[in-house]
Amino acid sequence: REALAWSRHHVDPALRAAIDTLPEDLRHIAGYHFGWWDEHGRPIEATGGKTMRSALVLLTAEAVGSTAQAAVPAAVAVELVHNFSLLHDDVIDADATRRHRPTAWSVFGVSAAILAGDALLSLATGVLADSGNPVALRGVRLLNTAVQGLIQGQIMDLAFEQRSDVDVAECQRMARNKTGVLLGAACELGALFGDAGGEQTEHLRDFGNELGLAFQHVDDLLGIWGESEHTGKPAYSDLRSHKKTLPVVFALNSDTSAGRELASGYHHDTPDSAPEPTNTAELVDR
Ligand code: GRG
Repeated sequence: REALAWSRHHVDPALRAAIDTLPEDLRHIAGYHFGWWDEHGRPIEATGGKTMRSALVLLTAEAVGSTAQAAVPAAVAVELVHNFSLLHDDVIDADATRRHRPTAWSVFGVSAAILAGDALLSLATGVLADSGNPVALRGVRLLNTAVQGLIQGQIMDLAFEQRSDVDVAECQRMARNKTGVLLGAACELGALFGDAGGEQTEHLRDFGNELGLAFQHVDDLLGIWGESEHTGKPAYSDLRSHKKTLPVVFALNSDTSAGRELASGYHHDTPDSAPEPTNTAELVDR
């Protein structure tokens, strides 16, 4: 928690300055999504994101002997990409709640939320390019590669919703792309902006990738057993939308009655016909 607060202290002013450059209507949506403003643009104290990825950038820069300040543009860029992906993810999944509040699309409309996400992505590369750091172009390239990974992970995630035969390796490949690559890119960018050597940078990227995989699996577990007041999502929303998260994939591959019962829920076409939450709770308890 202390590291996150320390990181926010460095990153928030630069993140807000970047958002301030957006046209008013997009700035409004972005500020709402970040938890800075209410739907009318009035300042509030809402629960924003954990800002874990930007903290990783700064911590990595310090770990390789540089300063947090040197890596702030990279931290802002990663946080922008992450929030871009969340804005789009909420539209794709038709999720009503994010960070304990109505999602941006449900307040401002689908088109506006998509465009706000697009604006964050273009800001991210702009912030890196304007950093004045000689490694900026390498930073843009590696962040773009991470975005490709995110897109790949997301398309796998969507395809898996239609299948009940996903195995653990496929599930992990999807999680590595959807979540691992951006944490890997955060560590790699911190090392790059911290002027680390090539080998050290690669090791830190690999560390970030593994951390991201672990983080996604914890998120998967909390998606079933976590309290919704802590996760900020409705209970069992992942199960209702047929997401093939790690515990679900284990159950489906377990050849137990619980696994078969879960798989049978996937023969229905619509998420609304997924198992009722009470049944699902019993199922996961088993
Ligand atoms: C084109 C880059 C791009 C995105 C579109 C929507 C999408 C493709 C990818 C989705 C990626 C995604 C939403 C992955 C989930 C990763 C995850 C566990 C997010 C939650 O991270 P936290 O808990 O979020 O760090 P906070 O709220 O703390 O910021």
